[in-house]
Amino acid sequence: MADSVLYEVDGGLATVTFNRPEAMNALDTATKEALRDALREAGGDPAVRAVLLTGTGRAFCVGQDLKEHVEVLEAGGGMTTVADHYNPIATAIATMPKPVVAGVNGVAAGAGAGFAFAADYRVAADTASFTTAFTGVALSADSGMSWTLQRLVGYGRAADLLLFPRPVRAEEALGMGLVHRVVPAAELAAEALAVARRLAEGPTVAYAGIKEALAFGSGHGLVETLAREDVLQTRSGASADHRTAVDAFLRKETPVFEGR
Ligand code: T3D
Repeated sequence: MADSVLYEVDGGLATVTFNRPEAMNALDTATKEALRDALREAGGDPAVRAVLLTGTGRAFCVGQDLKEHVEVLEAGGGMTTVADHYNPIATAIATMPKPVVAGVNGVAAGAGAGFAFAADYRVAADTASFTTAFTGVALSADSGMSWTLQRLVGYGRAADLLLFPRPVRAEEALGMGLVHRVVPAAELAAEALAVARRLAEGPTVAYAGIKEALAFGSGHGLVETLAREDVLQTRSGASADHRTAVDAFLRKETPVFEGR
């Protein structure tokens, strides 16, 4: 894995860190490949029960590395990176059967913002900001943003933010539901870690069911969604953690979940 993405697993939590601070964590090919591989690894590893995605330096991730992109265009290369990288990365974040927390330490632009929006939970530093950026470089949308953004803030706001990209600062992002929590920048790392660790110690099967049910319900009607809830709730109800939780409740104790 390239040094531009760090991958660490500790106690059920995988931390994936953008690590090109000198380039504001812009996504060159090596970084995109490493990110895609790290997320796939985390998604498929049964020992990993939650994922924290964050960045080093003053940016979370400013999206496509436009310096490298120009080289590709000048070499006459076609645009295959959406299929090769952006789609698999967004898919891995949005569909892995475990919660993904974005610890947004600074500016998130273009696909960098898209990956944060694809996560299940966003904790942002008070100095962070988000910009869709795409139309600024005459692109439409990728990284799932046309799907995620309207679900987070509604169609009207999503259209506004995509047509007229601008920095949405953390407090405004909180107000419009783009992020779940805003914390002082100095506390971002600890707060995002605490949220992610809490999820890594939680009922993983139930979390997977919540994630799947939300995604399913946003694209289906009530009847189909109720049927899907039935399947997923039956699966959660058969988990060892469900039995543990009920027993602990009746004993007035705190359950210790094993993620199965
Ligand atoms: O085929 C495909 O590529 C399709 C896929 C596209 C996916 C995408 O993500 S497209 C969107 C790409 N991202 C952008 O368009 C964002 C461009 N950057 C900005 O709008 C601003 O830099 C920011 C809002 C992110 C931050 O602004 P600010 O004022 O804090 O910093 P700055 O001064 O603009 O930038 C600092 C440096 O970072 C600067 O370099 P320099 O002058 O110090 O050498 C700037 O050029 C560089 N930088 C920022 N973003 C990128 C970048 N370098 C390469 N790629 C970037 N995306």
